[in-house]
Amino acid sequence: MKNTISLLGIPLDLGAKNLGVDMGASAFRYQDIVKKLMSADMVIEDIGDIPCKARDSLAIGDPKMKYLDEILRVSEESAKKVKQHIIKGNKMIVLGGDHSISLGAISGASVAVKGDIGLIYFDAHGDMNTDKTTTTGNIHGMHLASLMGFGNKKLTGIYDNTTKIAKQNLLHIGGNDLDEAEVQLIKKENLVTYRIFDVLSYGLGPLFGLIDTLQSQVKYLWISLDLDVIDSVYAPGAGMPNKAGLSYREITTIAQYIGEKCTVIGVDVVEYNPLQDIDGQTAELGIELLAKFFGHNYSWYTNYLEKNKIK
Ligand SMILES: [Mn+2]
Repeated sequence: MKNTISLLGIPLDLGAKNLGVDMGASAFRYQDIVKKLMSADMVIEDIGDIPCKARDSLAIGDPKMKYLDEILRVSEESAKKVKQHIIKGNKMIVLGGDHSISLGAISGASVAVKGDIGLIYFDAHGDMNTDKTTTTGNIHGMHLASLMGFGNKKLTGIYDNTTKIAKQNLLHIGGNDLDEAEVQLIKKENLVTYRIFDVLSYGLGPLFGLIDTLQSQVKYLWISLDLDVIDSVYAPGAGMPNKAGLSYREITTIAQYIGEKCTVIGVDVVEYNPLQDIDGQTAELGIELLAKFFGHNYSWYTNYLEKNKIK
């Protein structure tokens, strides 16, 4: 029997400075994400959004963790919702919002499966600063450190006081703009990364080995996709468009591999800015990747076949 996948929107943009990503979830819906994924033989139930307050109604607060209170509130609510749906036996699609929405979503998933979970994290950036090392105070650059228990207790203690992702259960893919403090943390804690440099030097083969190893360590995997990991030629609608990102060929191949080999319990797609997208192509690619991460297939080619079926 196929799992139902609950689709949750978290239109939060307070973790970043990139205005526009708060519209990500509604823009995906506008581009028929549910219908398109259903056409790929997936069972999707849209469970709506976590309500988020608007930026201009809030005070910045601590400059090292801007808009912390509202981000914590949204994270707690998101965690509760995700946990509830996973315990029910569903899988999750979570649409951002900026990347800080992963904090609550992944925390909920981790608590639901008692920490038996690994994280494949696609991002051009490390998102591994803390309130001590940040130069911007934007929480979307810190939550990955928080999920592994590094940094301020208010962020690491989301939902409960467990470490949500054990540091050996992280695989970070596609980094090319890592801050010095993040490079230090990666070295000190032996975190597993496969950067653009590695993709160009060694190809995808060794990465598939790392994915297999991670899956052998845990029962479930969560996939976190920051669209800025993809080259801006293919994903112009990313919050921070990337000129040196993964190609369409690379990201779709990796997603297909994960869908075929891994037990994926949830995927978040974040930092979608529809204002910067061109003809909806970034959203369309996001939908294609979502299908692939769950072992299904949706692409221009499946659309072509559907349209040209003999009547
Ligand atoms: Mn990110």
